[in-house]
Amino acid sequence: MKLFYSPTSPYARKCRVVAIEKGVAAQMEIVASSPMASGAELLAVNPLSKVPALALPDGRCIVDSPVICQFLDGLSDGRRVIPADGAARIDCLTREALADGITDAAFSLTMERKRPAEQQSSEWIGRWINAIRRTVAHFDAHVPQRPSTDRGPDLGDIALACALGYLDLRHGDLGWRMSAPALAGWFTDISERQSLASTVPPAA
Ligand SMILES: N[C@@H](CCC(=O)N[C@@H](CS)C(=O)NCC(=O)O)C(=O)O
Repeated sequence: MKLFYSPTSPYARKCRVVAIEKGVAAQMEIVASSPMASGAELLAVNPLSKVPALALPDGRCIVDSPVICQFLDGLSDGRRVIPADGAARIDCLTREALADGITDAAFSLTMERKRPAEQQSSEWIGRWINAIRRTVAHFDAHVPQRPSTDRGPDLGDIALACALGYLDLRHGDLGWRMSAPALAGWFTDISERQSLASTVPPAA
């Protein structure tokens, strides 16, 4: 299978981290692709021209990082990154959705800040920054359990680590750690995990 990704995409990083945690990374060729270039190879896999997108050997294509992560989670036996059922599953997927929401707002902010200054919307920029700040504060008040040798990270943890890593990459000026010391400690710890350490995005 082939994962179309960009090295700075936090959504693609989530999928790569899940593949490593599940022990299936060796089965997955990673193909660097710029979504903004809308090349034919990416469009054949994802008409939205977004990464990540996963092409399977049987011709099926899977898009959207939550769906790709669900697929990868089912590929190998052993520890699940998404609990099978019950309240733990909903809790994990809710944390993933909130973390992805940070990423969505941060990515929109990145794109908006690339536009000519006179075309940027201060209203939208403010809305995205507020969404990021509120959600970071939420996680600081509800710091996830630290992964341990007994308990590896679940998809909610992985999505959150990728979202915070993306804030560091693109929006260091927001200084999220200053208002979220407990979350910052959690992030330092989880970042040492090999799956996350080996997928750190290259400096912008
Ligand atoms: N909901 C999607 C979002 C993917 C996404 O927006 N990826 C960005 C790169 S970080 C992209 O390809 N953007 C191109 C575009 O918006 O046209 C996911 O979780 O995979």
